[in-house]
Amino acid sequence: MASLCLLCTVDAWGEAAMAVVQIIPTTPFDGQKPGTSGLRKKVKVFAQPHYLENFVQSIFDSLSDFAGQTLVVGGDGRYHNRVAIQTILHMAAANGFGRVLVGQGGILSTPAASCVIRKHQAYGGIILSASHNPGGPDEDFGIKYNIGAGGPAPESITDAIYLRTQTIDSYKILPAEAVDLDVIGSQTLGGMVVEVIDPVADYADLMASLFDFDAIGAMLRDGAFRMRFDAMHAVTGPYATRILEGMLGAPAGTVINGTPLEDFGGGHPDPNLVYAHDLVAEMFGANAPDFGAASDGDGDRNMILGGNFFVTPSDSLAVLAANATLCPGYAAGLKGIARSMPTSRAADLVAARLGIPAWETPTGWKFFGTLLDAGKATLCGEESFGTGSDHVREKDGLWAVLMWLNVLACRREPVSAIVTAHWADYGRTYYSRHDYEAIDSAAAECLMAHLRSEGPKLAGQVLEGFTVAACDDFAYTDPVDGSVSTKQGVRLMFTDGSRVVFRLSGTGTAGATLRVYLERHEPNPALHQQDTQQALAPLIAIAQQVADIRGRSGRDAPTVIT
Ligand code: VG1
Ligand code: CO
Repeated sequence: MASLCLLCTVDAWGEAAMAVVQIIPTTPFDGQKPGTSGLRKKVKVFAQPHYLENFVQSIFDSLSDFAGQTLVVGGDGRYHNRVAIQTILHMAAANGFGRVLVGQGGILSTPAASCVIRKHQAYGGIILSASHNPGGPDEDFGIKYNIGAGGPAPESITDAIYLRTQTIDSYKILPAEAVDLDVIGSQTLGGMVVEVIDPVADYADLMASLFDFDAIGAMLRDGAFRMRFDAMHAVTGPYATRILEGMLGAPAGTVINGTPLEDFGGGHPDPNLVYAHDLVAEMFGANAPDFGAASDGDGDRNMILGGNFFVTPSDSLAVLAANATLCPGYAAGLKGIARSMPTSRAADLVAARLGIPAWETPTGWKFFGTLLDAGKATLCGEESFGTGSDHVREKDGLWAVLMWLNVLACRREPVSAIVTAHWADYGRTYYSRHDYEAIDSAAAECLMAHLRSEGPKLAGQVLEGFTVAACDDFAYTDPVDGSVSTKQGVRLMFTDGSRVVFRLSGTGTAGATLRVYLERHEPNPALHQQDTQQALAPLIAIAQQVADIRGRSGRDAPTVIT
């Protein structure tokens, strides 16, 4: 039986309104533990009675002093987005928030949500996304909480949320009519104001303040330069269309797959060479455009391509860092560069040249927040097609595309020429990630446990001609707040600087996903034109040998190679 609690409130028109908050009894669900980026489960799991409600109430119960404050809510538009947003709005009203800013149609890309939280000095935000995971009734859904600085909640908060999910016995909700998410403007929900906002406007203004839109626009309009942006039927469509084709005047059709669909057109909205097939076919075909880019389900990832040329995310971070001062927003220089541990060290070489710090954090954008807030880093990147800066507190796909366009508009050279010149200058870091998706969880844990115990014993051994310098399980102490995160991935490091890193994904929803990261630096420009997999072949063999991937996973080959 739900109990009732009468709440006397004053609505936006200054009139007293009686809202009846329901307190609904509930019992905990197992496994509501946020992973690398929030809680991700199948839609069918989220759609169970009380499942989302328990998690949302656990978020609110882990926060304090938010009465009357502003919350930002939006998502990547995937299946279940609108239903979940209605629930969250009705729970935010019942829990005492004063105002919610929600993107029209329930849409906010992850970086745009971060932008809106910061610009409107919101208390925090709830982002609904499972990012690059497929969407639809049988696919994935996700939710995460972002703090007032705009970034993903740190582990201290996500741990508290998880703890709360294990004891929760009731949640608060306001039974009221559904909010109209499609009409921009203010409505009231009990005593709370719901403002449906243009999801693109604040973000577009921020982009225009960082980059030379005159120079980029001139390049996009002059006909000699052609670009293609693949929004993969995901959230970036409206952003890319408004900014690239609207504000910058790129020809209509520059953005493909630009309408967000609840199931992403049945695709896998992950911008890599495997899943962004429409774009890849064009960029590696005859008469390829000069510049190609794609972003993921929630708009925080990016893939950068030139004509017949793929830029690895690790190289993209390094090249953008080396060229950052060409962009007005970064003309004063960078304070530091941060990368996740498995990301290649190409960016570290740029940081060393610039005389600025290079930071190495665990996987997941939440670890960059303190460095950005403290002014210790300006650019950040992850090997998983994530790049960003201190302009927001999330990685930002379209931002990376605009930064590349700004660099291209200044240098007027092909993407391939810019990257190969960068290699000639700094050496080339050959890099690849091999994913073994949806393998047996117990087998994956066993593989990692074996590496943790046996890996350190490999020090001094010579494998495939590479001498093992050390092997450890990466642990991180945040240099700003001192918080410690352990077990962030096993690093097998060689005396020549090569590395093989093993870790398990924290975003999957089925079984376990083993990620193997391979990296080797090649200083000699005469050896910079090798095939990546061939250049890394000895390290691939070492990974197989020390982890017995085939034996333990039962897989002959990776599911995805990026
Ligand atoms: C993956 C990536 C990680 C990224 C995370 C969230 O995590 O490896 O670099 O930060 O996804 O990105 P994992 O734990 O599966 O390796 V997104 O675009 O899914 O929000
Ligand atoms: Co994403």
